[in-house]
Formats: sequence, structure tokens, C-alpha cells
Amino acid sequence: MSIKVYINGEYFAKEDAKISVFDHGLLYGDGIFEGMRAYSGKVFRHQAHMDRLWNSARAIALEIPMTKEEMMKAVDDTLALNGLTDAYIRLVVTRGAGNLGLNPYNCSNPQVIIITDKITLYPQALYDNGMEIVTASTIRMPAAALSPRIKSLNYLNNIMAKLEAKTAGCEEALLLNFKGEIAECTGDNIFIIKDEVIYTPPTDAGILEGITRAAVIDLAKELGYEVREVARTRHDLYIADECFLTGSAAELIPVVKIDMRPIGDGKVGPVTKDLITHFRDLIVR
Ligand code: PXG
Repeated sequence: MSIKVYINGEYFAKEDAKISVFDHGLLYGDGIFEGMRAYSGKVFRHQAHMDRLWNSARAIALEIPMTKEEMMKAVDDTLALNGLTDAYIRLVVTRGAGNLGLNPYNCSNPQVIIITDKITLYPQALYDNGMEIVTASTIRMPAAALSPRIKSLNYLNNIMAKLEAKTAGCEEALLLNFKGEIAECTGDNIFIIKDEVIYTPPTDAGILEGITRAAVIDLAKELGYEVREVARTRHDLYIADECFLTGSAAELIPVVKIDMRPIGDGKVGPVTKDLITHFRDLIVR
């Protein structure tokens, strides 16, 4: 049976789930999205994703034509209709169809799209042995140009870096901000461990405020680790003991090499292992 996709309160078979070519989501990347996960039938940090989506909408002056509660119910209904309990969920809200000009005020009817599907994680070997990343020459979009806090349909900045990752034979690339500080990866936040202290770039380094990042910060603090949200540079990464990435899709994944250099001893470290174990308890599959 084909997956059913929600568009504005109606369900369409995957093949028939379509929106207008005049939608400014397509013409200008004018829209926002969320990537969420469901575990055992429950959406992980559902409310936090709604809050971030609504903040993204507010930031681009887009009115989502429903309440957060209605959206959460629509997500739950779409999962149920597709018989999915462990799933990946993509929420998209576009500006809607307009004419061939930038003016968002000429657009009507924002499209609310909910796509649910089975999850495809990175290969298990990367979780067991860690992944290798490279620093991209593409810098993270400065907040004064377009805030990375907005999860917008404009992902070309990230895609330019992803191209660099793939060209280098890696799955992820690290983006620095215009000050040369570590920002984040193309679809994941980054954590660095040195002398048992856990570091992660602060919001004002120009990052998406990841929901997994927030969950891992809370978890690490509960476990008694010291967590510092402070600016880091590549120097800190080169001399780090451990490194890992967080994201809704990747969950928590170790990084053992950056720019062809081993991080610490080049193996998945004890703090990362500890956090991965406890993160599993948190999500309860
Ligand atoms: N930084 C960026 C730039 C992201 O896009 C994260 C960090 C991690 O945030 P969360 O809230 O997921 O912990 C993201 C998340 C996809 C996809 O299919 C992308 C993300 C998440 C899930 C799926 O491209 N990006």
C-alpha cells in the first residue's frame, strides 16, 4: 500500500501528493519545515518541534492556518493512517501559490504538508565505529543574512557543504561561521569532549537550535557531566578527546576523524558511548 500524504486536511496517495508550480515554496524556497521522529507510536519532543515550527513561521511572517494542537493531531492521524509507529516525519509549510514575483503578500493558501515514512538511518557501522567528517569551505549563513534558527526551505547553504562532504567521501561536513568558529554540520549539531567536559556551540554561533541537541544537553547534565555552550574553533576539535553529532535523523552519532585527522585515539570514546546508551533509554523504541 502506498504511503498517504497529508496536504491541507486531505490525504493523497504518494503519487498524487502534489502542489502548484506557482507555490513560492518552490519558486523561492519561501517556507519552513520540521524533521521529526516517532518512536513506538509517540512523536519525540512533539511540542518542541511545534514551538520551533511556529517560531520559524513567525520569523518569516507566515501564518500557519491551524493551531499547534491541530497540527499535532494531524501528525498523529497521518502516522496512524499509514500504520507507522517508528517513523520519520517531514512537516512542510509553504507560502502558497502566488504570481511570478517575490511578494509574499500576493500568495494565498499556504500548504501544510505532512509526510511520514519509514526511517533510513546511517549504516550501523558508523554508529559502532564512528564517522569521518571534513570542514567545508562553505561558511554557515550569517544570522544577519538569514538566521540559521529558521528551519527554512532555503537549504542551499547546507547543500553546498553537503556537496563538499560527499566529494570528500564523507557523509557530513562541518560548517564554520564567518568568525571561523564551529557552527554545525549540514543537518546535525556538533558536540566536542575535552577532559570530560562537553562543549557545544551556542545559538549565537549561528546554528539551528536542534531539538536533539537540547535533549542531549539535558541528558548529559542529568548524568552529571559539565556542559558548556561556548564558541569553539577547529583547534578545539583537533585537540579534542571525542566528538559526536546530534539530529532527529541521525540521533547521536560518533565522529572519529575530522579533516583526515583522528579525534583522540580515533575510536568511539567513553562519554559518547555513555550518552548513546542513555539516549536509547530516552527514546524507548
Ligand atoms: N542543524 C541543521 C542545519 C539541521 O537541519 C539539525 C541541526 C538537528 O536538529 P534536530 O532538531 O533534528 O535535532 C538539523 C536538523 C532531513 C532532516 O531530512 C534534516 C534535519 C532533521 C531531520 C531530517 O533533511 N535537520
